[in-house]
Amino acid sequence: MQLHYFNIQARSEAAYLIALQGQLPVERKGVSSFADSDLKKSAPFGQLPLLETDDSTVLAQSLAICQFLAEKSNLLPSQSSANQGQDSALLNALALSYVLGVDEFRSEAYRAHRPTTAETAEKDKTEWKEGRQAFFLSKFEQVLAHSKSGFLVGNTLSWADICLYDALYEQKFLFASDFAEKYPHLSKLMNQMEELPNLKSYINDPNRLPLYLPKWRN
Ligand SMILES: N[C@@H](CCC(=O)N[C@@H](CS)C(=O)NCC(=O)O)C(=O)O
Repeated sequence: MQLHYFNIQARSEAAYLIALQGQLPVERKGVSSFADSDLKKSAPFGQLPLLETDDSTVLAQSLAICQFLAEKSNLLPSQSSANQGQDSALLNALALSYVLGVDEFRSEAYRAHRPTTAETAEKDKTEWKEGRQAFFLSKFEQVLAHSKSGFLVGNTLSWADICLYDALYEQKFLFASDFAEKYPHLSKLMNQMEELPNLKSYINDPNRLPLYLPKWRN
């Protein structure tokens, strides 16, 4: 399978992490000129990421790609033997609700960052950190604080945790130094993800694709 996206992490990274965790053969295809390309014309919504499956189906929408790869990787909560006896439709819907929440978090961050200029960068960063970033972090912290397993849904790791981890990783450069103290459950989740044998070496790879949100980092 081939995952087409720009040469950054952003909206294709969670899909790639899910594929790595599931040891699926997904090859990344970096796109440098998309605007007038055949790929754009063939894209169901004219956007990236796209996953080209082995039967040449072109799957659009990052979350649909994540869900597809998660199912292939046994990372839907209903697929875990540790969750047997629970309502599988509800488990999967809960996971989807957190994945959609993560997507809102990401989309709001991108919208807030896009009009930033060198002059407004510091102010924009502070507003985001103290406003919506703090809102989303405390909501996810609360969910994990109430979870017996330390994962978002059920008793084991699911694609929802990987999507949350990816968004946190993307936002990490904006965290204050007291992040671990303020958000102990989020912090624990991040540490656990970074120790997963299938992800560890990739996450620490210095040649990993760059993050988005460049203006906020300058
Ligand atoms: N809801 C879509 C959003 C996709 C999207 O916004 N793609 C952007 C990059 S992150 C894109 O393709 N931009 C180039 C264009 O629209 O031509 C998803 O989650 O996949």
